[in-house]
Amino acid sequence: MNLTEKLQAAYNQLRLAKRVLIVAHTSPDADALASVGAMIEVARFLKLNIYAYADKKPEGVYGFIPNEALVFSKEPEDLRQFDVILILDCGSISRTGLEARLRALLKAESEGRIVERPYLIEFDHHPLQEAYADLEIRLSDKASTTEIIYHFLKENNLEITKELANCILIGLMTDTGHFLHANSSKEAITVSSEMLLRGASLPKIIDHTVNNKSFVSLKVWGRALENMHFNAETGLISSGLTASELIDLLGPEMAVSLDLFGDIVSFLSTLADVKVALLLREEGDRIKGSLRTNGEEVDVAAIARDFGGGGHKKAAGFSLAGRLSRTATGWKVIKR
Ligand SMILES: [Mn+2]
Repeated sequence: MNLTEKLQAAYNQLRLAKRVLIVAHTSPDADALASVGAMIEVARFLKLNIYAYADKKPEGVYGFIPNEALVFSKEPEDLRQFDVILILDCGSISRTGLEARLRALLKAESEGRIVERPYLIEFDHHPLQEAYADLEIRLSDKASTTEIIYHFLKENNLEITKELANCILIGLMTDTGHFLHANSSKEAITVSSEMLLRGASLPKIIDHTVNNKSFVSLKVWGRALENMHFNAETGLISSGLTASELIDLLGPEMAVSLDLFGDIVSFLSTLADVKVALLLREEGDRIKGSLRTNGEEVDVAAIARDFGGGGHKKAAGFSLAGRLSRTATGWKVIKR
């Protein structure tokens, strides 16, 4: 199937479905939730019965995204009640929050224990890790998953309403760091300007994604900048934030606005002479690592994969069990 056929096949599957489960990745970002928001609009148009799920959805952060209130962190009941499961922006099956249940379903089918199961459709712009969906629409050259949804709407002659235009623009703006990151392609900007013509509100999105930095989040910025190390030989800039520093600054809830840590590491990668930026932070008994690059020399997704993570060539992440320790030249991850 070529791309047009795939996008049409996805539409036909949705059109024929009665009950649809829409899934975004765990701890969803703005692109993930805007993608779900857009597909909820489509589902409404098709009069589908839907449940939208994102594990660990942050509360009180993304309320400006259309249909955000319809996305629930509570796991859906029996997956077999759905005709279609539409998986958005997940990167891998492990980030669906439903990995064990999806794998159990696929296994039950392959062993002939069930004759019917939901049809799995995936829209994603992360590089391929493992193909598991029945229909995989994976376009890793797209800046956001909402950019894929734009093509889905176009190919199926669906009207791009103001709500849909806002969803598409939110995903494009946030996943490109407001058109500062290397993935800000000509196409991403062309689609964005079309969304403005269709009624998307740039000032409203900027207000919620840029002009909303809180006092505490700037304190975290300050600490991350203070903790920087730069290796002029390798061009690696790194910083680390321990759990106790974060709890001090953010309180035990660790409530942060939008993609705070992503914003910090992206900023570090833009500094002069930096080839790769790495931000490490403790979260519970794990270390979360975020990697960014702006050049073509380094594939940070490959580095992240070495640590069991993944992502894009220019933006990737991983998670390790352990704790952080300061050294004279940077940071060390110590196994617990
Ligand atoms: Mn995305």
